[in-house]
Amino acid sequence: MRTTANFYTGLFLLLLLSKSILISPLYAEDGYRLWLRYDPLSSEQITKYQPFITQGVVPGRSATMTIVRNELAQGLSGLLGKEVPMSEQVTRDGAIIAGTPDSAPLLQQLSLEDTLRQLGEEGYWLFSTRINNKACTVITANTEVGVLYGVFHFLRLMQTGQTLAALSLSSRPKVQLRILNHWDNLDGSVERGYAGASLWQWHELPTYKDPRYADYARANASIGINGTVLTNVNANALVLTEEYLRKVAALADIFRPYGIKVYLTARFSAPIETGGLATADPLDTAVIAWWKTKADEIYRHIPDFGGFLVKANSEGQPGPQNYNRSHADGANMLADAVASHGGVVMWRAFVYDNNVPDDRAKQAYNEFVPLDGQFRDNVLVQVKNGPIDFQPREPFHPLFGAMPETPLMLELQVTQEYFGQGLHLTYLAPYYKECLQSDTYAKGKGSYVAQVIDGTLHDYPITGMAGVSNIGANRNWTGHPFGQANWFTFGRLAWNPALSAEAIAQEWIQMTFSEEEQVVQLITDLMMMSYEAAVNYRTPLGLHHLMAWHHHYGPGPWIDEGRADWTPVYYHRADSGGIGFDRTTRGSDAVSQYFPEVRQKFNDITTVPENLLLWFHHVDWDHRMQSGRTLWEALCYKYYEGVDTVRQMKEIWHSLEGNIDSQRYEHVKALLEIQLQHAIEWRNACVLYFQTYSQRPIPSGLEKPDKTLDYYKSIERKYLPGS
Ligand code: BDP
Repeated sequence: MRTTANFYTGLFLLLLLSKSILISPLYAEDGYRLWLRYDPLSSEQITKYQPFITQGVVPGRSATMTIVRNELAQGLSGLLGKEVPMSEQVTRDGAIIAGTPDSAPLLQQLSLEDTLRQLGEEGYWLFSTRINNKACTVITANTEVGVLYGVFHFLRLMQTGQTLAALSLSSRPKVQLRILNHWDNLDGSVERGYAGASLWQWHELPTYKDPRYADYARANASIGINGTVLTNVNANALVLTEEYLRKVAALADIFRPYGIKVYLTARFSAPIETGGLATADPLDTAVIAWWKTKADEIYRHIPDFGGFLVKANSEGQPGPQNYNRSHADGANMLADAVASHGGVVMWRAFVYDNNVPDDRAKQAYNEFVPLDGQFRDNVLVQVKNGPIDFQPREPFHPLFGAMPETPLMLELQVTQEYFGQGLHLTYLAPYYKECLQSDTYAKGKGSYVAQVIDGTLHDYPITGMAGVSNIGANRNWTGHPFGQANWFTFGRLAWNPALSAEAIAQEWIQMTFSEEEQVVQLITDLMMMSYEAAVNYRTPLGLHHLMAWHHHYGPGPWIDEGRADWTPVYYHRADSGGIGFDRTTRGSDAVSQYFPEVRQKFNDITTVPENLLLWFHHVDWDHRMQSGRTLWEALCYKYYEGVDTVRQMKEIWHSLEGNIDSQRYEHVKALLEIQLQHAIEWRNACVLYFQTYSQRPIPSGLEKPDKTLDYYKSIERKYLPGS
């Protein structure tokens, strides 16, 4: 007996010990808490906020209101460094009341209707007022999820040191569907995922529900993301089987109170692979019936299922063209299956074929523009930012503005497939903004991509923005600690595409690292220079698709074997005369897919922006650039500038030592070292390779590559994640 008792006492102590290890500071800054850390603010800040926050009042017992109450309690208590009581009634000045007029009847004494009417399903309103003669702050909305968004906004105000006095602000999303696309496979791997395995533990679901699923939903809700496609666009039909639908339903149940709907990728050949049919022809009655029955089954499990995302007839995926049907035929058949349930179909325009002899950059436009107006009302066509494939710099996709009768949604890549994957610090907001701010001229000057996406340009009935997720099972979610900023940015921009890259960076830094002004400024500078640096050391002046085969991490401009449209030589076309892809009216004529003003600008070598020069023109090595340098010199200088900027980023980071917790400081420091080495590799490999064509010296004053081209060609990277 005694021994047993001792054994259990020992075990208990051990458990206590291991628990205290788990919550010890050693683990505190591992990045798990993302931008929702809620550590105590500075004492000045706390003193300022205290009169405005003396109690939280969050009536209502629904799942969402429980989340709202917990978030508010955790946030307020954390930021103020002492527990803020949560009560049912307003009893003192400084109450924070969160609720809809239904969930919090005490709000009914205020006249909220006029403002609420303008806020839609997801908007919210924060304002200072008096209730029961007490000074209060109200966080309200038409729906409980709107209130949750409002609470996150309120806490963000505190995290970023803004005033809580005389509050009066409202916000509603500009884009309806704000969706993460997970390229997660059912075997737990993630295509182009650099943050560990998939979050979804399919083998444990639906019985075991990892608490992390709720943390994932909470993080997404905090930045307004309201949908998630759980599975890879290179789809597996198995996820549509009963066994998996039960697992999907378990996830949907967890996400629902956070306002997040679940979507799945639909493999077009599923009726054959799992349904036992002989065809997947979208006009075949048995196929139509199969999808209808399948949709009904899905909605039995997941009553608010969002719908399907489809990659068809691209990169080996099956699709309607296997049966000589159009993309509209395929999309409409699926759209009909989910329509009565309120579902949508997001049909990807990322479609190209090496058997089509035309420039790859033109193929999506050629395929889809003739179909404008032929899609069902619940279909969106999902278009990548540029016409090739998330390359570090691309012109905006010519489809934007060219399909007034078809809701187009924007697909951005958050995972850094072409941006150093989990190893490089590259803040992508400037990249996203470049696309959103491009003027399509579809309806004359001022027809920006952002207006296509938010639906205002063409009066789209549905709008959406998708981000290919960079989230994995790594403790810090995104691998690189700064990958979190790109996830954050995607959500913030999908809510409001007008936010500036700089403002989003500042918010994220304050919430993630420090409120110190100096620190915020330095990290903002570092982040803001990182995108251009990434372009410069990889693909300056409009070059694209120079990456190594398969894993897409390092340089491989020399690759000329295999499927032509997957080789860098197809894109850079370097020869002894010059370099660049002639997409002018004399070349592939891709320029003519843009509206006249844009076409003219891109077509003319004197007006095309230099940062897209080699995207649209094949240019002589001695062509004079605006700087007076020759193209060859300018190209070299850009590559060198890229590396120099990474050196500068490193210096900035090093200057922050002592101002950032050591765990994240050291992690980022080490990753910046890797980034510098690989930026040098990109630069040297590309400059040496292009030099074999230009036959010109590297301008004097630039350090000479210390290795040969053969050395760079011999580098083989094995087992990189994500490929
Ligand atoms: C490319 C990726 C590939 C994806 C494809 C897509 O390399 O893994 O399947 O995009 O978007 O960038 O479908």
